[in-house]
Amino acid sequence: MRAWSAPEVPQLREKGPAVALFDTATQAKVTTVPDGPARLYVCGITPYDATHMGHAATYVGFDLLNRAWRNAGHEVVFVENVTDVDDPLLERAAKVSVDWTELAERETELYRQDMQALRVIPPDHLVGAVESIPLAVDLVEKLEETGSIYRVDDDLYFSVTADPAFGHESNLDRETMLELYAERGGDPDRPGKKDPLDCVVWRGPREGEPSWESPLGPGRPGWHIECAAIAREHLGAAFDVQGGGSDLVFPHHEMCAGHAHVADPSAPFAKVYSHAGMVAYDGEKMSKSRGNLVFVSALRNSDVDPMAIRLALLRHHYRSDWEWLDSDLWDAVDTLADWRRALSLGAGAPAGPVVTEVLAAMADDLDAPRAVAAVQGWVDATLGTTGHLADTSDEDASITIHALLDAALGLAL
Ligand code: 5CA
Ligand code: ZN
Repeated sequence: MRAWSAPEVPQLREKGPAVALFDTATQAKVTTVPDGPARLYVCGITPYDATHMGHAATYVGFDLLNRAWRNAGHEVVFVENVTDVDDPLLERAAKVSVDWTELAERETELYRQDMQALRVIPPDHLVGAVESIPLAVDLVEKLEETGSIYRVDDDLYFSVTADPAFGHESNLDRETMLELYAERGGDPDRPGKKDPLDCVVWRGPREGEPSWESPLGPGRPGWHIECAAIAREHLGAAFDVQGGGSDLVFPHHEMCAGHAHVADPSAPFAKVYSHAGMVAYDGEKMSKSRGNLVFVSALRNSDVDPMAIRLALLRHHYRSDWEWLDSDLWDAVDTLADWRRALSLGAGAPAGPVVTEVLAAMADDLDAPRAVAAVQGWVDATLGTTGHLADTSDEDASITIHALLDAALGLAL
């Protein structure tokens, strides 16, 4: 499907360092070493409601990775899915009596506008689940050949024991896996399954649900096979980073890795599994099912500067869990006013060390709060707010910092 328009990203003269990222599987910071273009897959939205701050934080987080790679001199191939057919979407559509395809199209369009406003670099391929059903079918057929698929009534299941590496991505004990599986869309108690953790890869037709004809029989793909199939098709095996929020560590990313690994045991699904923290609101994880949401589009509609939304997000490290406070947004608005004032002077404090520090911070596991602090230091020195006289010894400082803010942080001021 169509993505959104790409922002123009300035190219910096200084090259950033190689990018290190925390890997959930090994629980360590690892330096990414792309072999050719850097290949990134990020799990996209299920379009049954508008983009909330939690989604925005996750997508801005991986946009920082995209930018850090580009600044380090890599070409980037970025793929993202849209889960435009799945249980939560169908349930919501039925509840509000809207055709599910209409709901999905409407919310996907809103998402595109939100991402564009936030200056998130669009994926090279934004791929819907519906349009990739043939890919999912191919992958299930490939898995069938390995003997890892079995039938329960009209549904096809993947046997997690077929993957000797199962569990390596999340590092969870079985009890925790079972708990999370029940919470996050799994069906551990379904009779007829060989292992409670086995997941559905092809769901037979149900009354009132859409289904597609296929060599597997009529039905629709399971959630995990969707991302495994799309990533394999567009990025190949052992791509650089599989990303998403930490609510996807298990079962979603473990199952995707399992499907891919059984289909091709010679390579891992991804080299690094990277997860963004959860954003809460009113004391609980912000989620469509709980309804405690702050929408990007609602803020945009009340004329909030999208760059202030982006700065409010950047003040939290992508991996931390944090709570959205409305006051953070107004602080960000005030901060941007200071930054714009400093940038309007033309000359300013020396920009060179700020460029080096921001690029280093972003290459070190996307440390945006550290980068924001470096910029704030430059603004303070330029405006003379530290009690010292303003330092305006660098004639081109404003041009350099402008480009840096956009290239590294996606802030176009
Ligand atoms: N379509 C699937 C992924 S294939 C899905 O999880 N969709 S979603 O709409 O529920 O979430 C979209 C992305 O936002 C996922 O990467 C998810 O991990 C992330 N996300 C969801 N809620 C939050 C939150 N409260 N804070 C941070 N990230 C979140
Ligand atoms: Zn996914």
